[in-house]
Amino acid sequence: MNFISILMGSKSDYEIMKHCADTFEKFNVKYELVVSSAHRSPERTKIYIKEAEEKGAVAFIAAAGMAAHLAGAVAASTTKPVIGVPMKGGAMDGMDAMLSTVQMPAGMPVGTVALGRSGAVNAAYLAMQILAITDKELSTKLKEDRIVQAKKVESDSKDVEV
Ligand code: RP5
Repeated sequence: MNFISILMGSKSDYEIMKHCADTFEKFNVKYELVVSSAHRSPERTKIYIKEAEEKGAVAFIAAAGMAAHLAGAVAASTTKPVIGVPMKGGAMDGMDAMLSTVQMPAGMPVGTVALGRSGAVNAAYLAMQILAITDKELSTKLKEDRIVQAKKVESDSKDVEV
């Protein structure tokens, strides 16, 4: 069973990451969401990644704030694509987490998305685009979604045009 695995460093990350889960729900894409920390539960994280891969995880999404090592720790344990979502809340209001998530050494990529709701949603979209390489139905849904987005821009414009 192909699915996308979402890890969060803390339950406190859920407020933002629910937007990621909601996006998968909207497209009827299978996902799993767990709390597991690079620092507070390193063994759990490692074991979970192995089990998730065995169950059919195609890609991992890892959300963390502050030192934000989770995405890097996940990348260290898998060769599946890893998408990092930096969380706000640290001393630099997320800029710290963003730099920590994005600055991976060569050969250990973490595809890093933006802070906040947009990043959480885009993590789901990016993961779905990976799934859509081999899933024609999902690929069609993503193309239809682009049309919906373009139409919304037009109708939004009509609301304010003078
Ligand atoms: C990170 O530390 C978590 O991902 C979270 O963003 C941040 C704070 O965690 P809590 O203290 O709220 O559990 O590891």
